[in-house]
Amino acid sequence: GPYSKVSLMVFLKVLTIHYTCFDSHFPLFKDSAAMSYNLVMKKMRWSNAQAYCRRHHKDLAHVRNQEEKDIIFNIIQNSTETIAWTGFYRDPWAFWSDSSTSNFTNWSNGQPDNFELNQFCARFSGLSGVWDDVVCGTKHPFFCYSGEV
Ligand SMILES: [Ca+2]
Repeated sequence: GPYSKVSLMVFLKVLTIHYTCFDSHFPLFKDSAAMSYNLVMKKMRWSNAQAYCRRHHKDLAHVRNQEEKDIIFNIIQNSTETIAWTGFYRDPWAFWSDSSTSNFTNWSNGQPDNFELNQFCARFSGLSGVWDDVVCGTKHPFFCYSGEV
């Protein structure tokens, strides 16, 4: 299915950049303590995506620096998706879903604008590689991470 196809691409990407895949699809690497990103190709609202990641992986993905951004950008560009949730949300754009923080910002021009005062979650564009704040109830595929932070 599409999920295993993406997993293979993720696997190749993470090998290239010396991240070791950490996923049940690749049990050979299960003992390697490293972080991996997984693009889950199910469309969910942000809170449901968060619950899914916490149940099946570790949490929604944090993107705390350029290197991590490049990783998820590569993954989504090699997928059939163009938009995905990450773990970023307004509180006030300081924390990721797993409570980690960073000074890294990656907003699209003019964002976050909290249009109509109801945009509390950030989605990642696989076309432009930047974030936009949108309504959390919008359904998108999403990035989870697994392994060590
Ligand atoms: Ca917006």
